[in-house]
Amino acid sequence: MVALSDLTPEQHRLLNEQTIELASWAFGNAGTRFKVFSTPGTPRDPYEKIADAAQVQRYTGITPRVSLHIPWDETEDYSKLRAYAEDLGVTLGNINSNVFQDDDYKFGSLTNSDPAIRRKAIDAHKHCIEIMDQTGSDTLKIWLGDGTNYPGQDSINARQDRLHESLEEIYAALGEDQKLLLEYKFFEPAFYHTDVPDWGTALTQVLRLGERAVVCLDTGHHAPGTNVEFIVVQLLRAGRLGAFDFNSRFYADDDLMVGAADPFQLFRILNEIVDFGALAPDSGVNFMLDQCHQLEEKIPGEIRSALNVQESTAKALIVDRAALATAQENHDVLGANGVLMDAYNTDVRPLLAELREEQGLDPDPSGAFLRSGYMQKVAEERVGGQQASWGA
Ligand code: PSV
Ligand code: MN
Repeated sequence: MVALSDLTPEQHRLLNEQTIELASWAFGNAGTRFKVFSTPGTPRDPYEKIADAAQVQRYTGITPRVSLHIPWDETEDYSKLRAYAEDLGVTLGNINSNVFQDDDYKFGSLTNSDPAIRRKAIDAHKHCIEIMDQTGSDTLKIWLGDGTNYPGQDSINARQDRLHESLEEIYAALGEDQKLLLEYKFFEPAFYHTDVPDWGTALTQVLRLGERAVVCLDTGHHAPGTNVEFIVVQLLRAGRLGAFDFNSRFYADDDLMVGAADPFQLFRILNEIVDFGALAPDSGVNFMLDQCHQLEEKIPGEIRSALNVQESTAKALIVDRAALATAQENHDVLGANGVLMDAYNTDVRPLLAELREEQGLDPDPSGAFLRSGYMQKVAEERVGGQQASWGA
C-alpha cells in the first residue's frame, strides 16, 4: 500500500491536476439494436444531461468538462447552455459532429461521390464550428460512419482523396485556437472497409492538414488482441495523440465502463502516457469517456469509470521508473516485468481517498452520490417528455 505522503511533489501534482471529459450521451438511455431500456430520471435535453454530468464532477472532482454531440445536443442558445454548465461547475468540451444518421449519408458523408452530399456534410461541420465559438470549445471531433460493405462498391482510393479534400475545407474553417480531432474505427457501421479504419490512416490524413489536426484513440475501436499501448506510443511520438475515448470491450465496440473488461490494459496505456510525460493537462492529450450505460445506472457508472481511470493513473505514477530503467538496461526480463506488476498490484484506493479528503471531497464518491438522493429527486422531477437516447 502507498500513502499520499509517499508520492513525490510531481506525482502529487499530476494526480491533482488530472481531468477526464465526460460525454453528454452517456447520460441518455442506451442499448443495442435489439432494445434500448429506459430508466426513471433519464435526461430529456442537453441541460439535464449537463446537470447529471455536473454530479459526477461534484463527487469525483476530476471531470470538469462535458462533450456535446451535434445534432443530439442541438439547442437554440449555446451561450445559455454554456452559462448553465458553468454555473454548475463544468465547462463544455469537445463538439462531436454527427454525419452518420441522415438518409443522405447512406453511401458516405465526407467521402461520398456525390458533391452535393459532401457539401452538406462539410456544412454540418461548419455548423459545429459555429457552435464551438459560442460554447468556448476548442476541439471539433470527427468520427465518420463512412465506408463500404462489399468489395468493389466504391473506389477506396477515390474516397481517401475526397476525405482529404473535405477535411481540408473543414480544417480551414477552424479558428487559430481550434483543433480538428479525427477518430478511427475499423468496422461498423460499414463492414468491408471504413474510410478511417486505423491510426495509420488517421495519422496520414491529419499530417496532411496541419499542426492542429490530431488523432483520437477510442480504446474500443481495434481488432481483438491489438496492442493499444503500442499505438499510443506511436501517436505520441508523432505529436498527434489528441485524445482518448475511453471505454472497454469484451467483443467489439461494446462501450462498457473503462477498466471493467481489462483493467490491466488501461494501466498499460496510462503507463506509456506517464512514461512519455503526456499526463499533464498541457500535454495536449484529452482524456475522455465514450461509454453507454445500458444496464447500470448512468451517473454511478460514470463515477466508477472516472475512478477507474484515476486508479490506473495512480498505479502508473508509482511505477519505480529508476528500477525499471536498470532492469531494462540489464536485460532483466523478469525484474522489469516485476517492477510494472508491483505497481499494478498496489492498492491505490486509500491514497486516492486521502487525495479527495485533501481536496475537500468525500473520500467515497460513489457512496456520497448514492446518499445524496439525487437519483430519487430527478426520477420524481423528470416526468413526461422524451428521454434522451443514443440517436436522439
Ligand atoms: C463511434 O463508435 C463513436 O466512438 C464515436 O466517438 C461517436 O461519435 C460515438 O461513438 C458516439 O456514439
Ligand atoms: Mn468514440
